[in-house]
Amino acid sequence: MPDEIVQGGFLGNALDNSRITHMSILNQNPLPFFINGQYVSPTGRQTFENINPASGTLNFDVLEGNADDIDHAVNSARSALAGPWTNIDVDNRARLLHKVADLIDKHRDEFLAAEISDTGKPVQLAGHIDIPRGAANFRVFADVIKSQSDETFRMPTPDGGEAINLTVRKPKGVIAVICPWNLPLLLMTWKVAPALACGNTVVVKPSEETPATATLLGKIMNEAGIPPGVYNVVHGFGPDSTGEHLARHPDVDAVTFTGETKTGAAIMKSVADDIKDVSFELGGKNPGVIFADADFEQAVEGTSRSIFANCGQVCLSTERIYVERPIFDRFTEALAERASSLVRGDPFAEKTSMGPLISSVHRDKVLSYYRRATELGANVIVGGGAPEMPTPWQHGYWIEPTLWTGLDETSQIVKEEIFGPCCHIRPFDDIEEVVNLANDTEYGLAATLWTQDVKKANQVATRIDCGITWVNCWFLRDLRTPFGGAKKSGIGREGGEYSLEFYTELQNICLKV
Ligand code: NAD
Ligand code: 6OD
Repeated sequence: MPDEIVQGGFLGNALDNSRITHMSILNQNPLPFFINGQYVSPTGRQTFENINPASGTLNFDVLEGNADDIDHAVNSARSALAGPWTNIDVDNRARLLHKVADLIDKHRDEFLAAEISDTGKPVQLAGHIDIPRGAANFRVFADVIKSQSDETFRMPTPDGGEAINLTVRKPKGVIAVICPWNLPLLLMTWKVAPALACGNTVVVKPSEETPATATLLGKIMNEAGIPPGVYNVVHGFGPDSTGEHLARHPDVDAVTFTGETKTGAAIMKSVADDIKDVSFELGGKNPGVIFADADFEQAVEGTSRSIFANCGQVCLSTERIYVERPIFDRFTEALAERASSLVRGDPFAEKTSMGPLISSVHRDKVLSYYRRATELGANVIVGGGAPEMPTPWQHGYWIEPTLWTGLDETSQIVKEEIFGPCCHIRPFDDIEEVVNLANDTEYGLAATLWTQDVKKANQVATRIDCGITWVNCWFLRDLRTPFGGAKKSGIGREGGEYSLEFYTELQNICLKV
């Protein structure tokens, strides 16, 4: 597997976009569910609109699943657990997952078209991260599962004999996979791939904003030979809708969720009565720390990506920057130049480096933070509003990349996750001060440090309370490493062998021999 895919970095090579077309299932209106190996469109359901965020135009309508649809999907997933899926040996299960990965690659252009029309993200991003990572997730977990072995412990018995304790991993059962909209295929497959590798079956509830790639994946699962019922998709919203029905369904064994912290709290309440296991990847308010000895250009470039990539809609985005005082002015100015050079426009154009926000609701939310920053007396270094866009993008959900200085650390802007292309910048004077500033948050997902002093990097990195700290890089990660958040940024770790803790149930069989 190429390194750049395993590590998931934002790299850049030219793409051939000339062959990007829609897969036929996306022409079916309203967009159907995928249950028990078939696309299904039950009658009498509500529908909702799927809007292209770059143009503000309608892509298609989508069926909203009700409690019966969730019941249908969960029952199919349960039945599949009793079928051929359970008896497939691990080598063959891994082979099927590799086939899924190969088919995603083969249908890359359709996945790209679907992801881009759902999200408006630039092809440079979707083509190098979202779609290849979707395939890589299946390869990585296929290989992880093949390398597992069962543990044994021999022990004497009171009668002078011997017993063998055999620790076996069993699939947990039916897993509910509830997903966000920011990296739709990438984050869904990050959960579906390990769940299937461990022998579970899944019911996926994609975000209501981005239902397309999860739907396309149904066709790929069939083509790869994954048995019916192993992978199911039902569309809809969260509270009092599809998502809540799924989390509450009594025959779901565990819920893996990525999204907002407050949604995680709601899901926890939904599963409490049935004591279902949860794995949560939640929000963040990630600090970036730039020391005066950093490679200046590298730090500006990397920090800029960490703020503006995917229009700031990455849970790992930097929303607070602390710059060592001697380089504060120069760094702020250079970052503002980067922000001003971002290119908005046709998401399929190679030169486009910044897409829109996901929806008008989300743009209103981000703009309300922009207004609040001004009310609080922030110095707006760059941006601060919504740009005028030319036809055909004038009704899309575009926004200006924005940088502020001068706000108090206790202000809403510095404390709350905004999830837009914006960041507050503040000077610092010493390590003690910056470690305290970085940790002064209810979140603990990620941090980024820029320095050429390895000793200092190590000292500071270990003192920041978060799931991942990058030094002189950002969004670079081997998929076998643990991923997750401290504090209110999550529960549990997923990635490589760490995913097995959630997607399997351990059993000890004590054999007296
Ligand atoms: P969200 O929490 O609004 O929605 C995520 C999913 O949960 C959607 O499918 C939604 O329909 C569903 N949902 C909402 N309420 C529900 C309920 N009560 N019961 C069941 N399902 C429910 O999040 P979002 O707006 O889609 O994504 C943005 C958020 O996700 C940000 O906070 C971001 O930080 C976070 N995020 C975290 C990570 C991570 O790895 N830590 C990754 C990506 C996004
Ligand atoms: O790299 C990953 O596996 C991962 N879960 C990334 C999350 C990105 C959040 O938006």
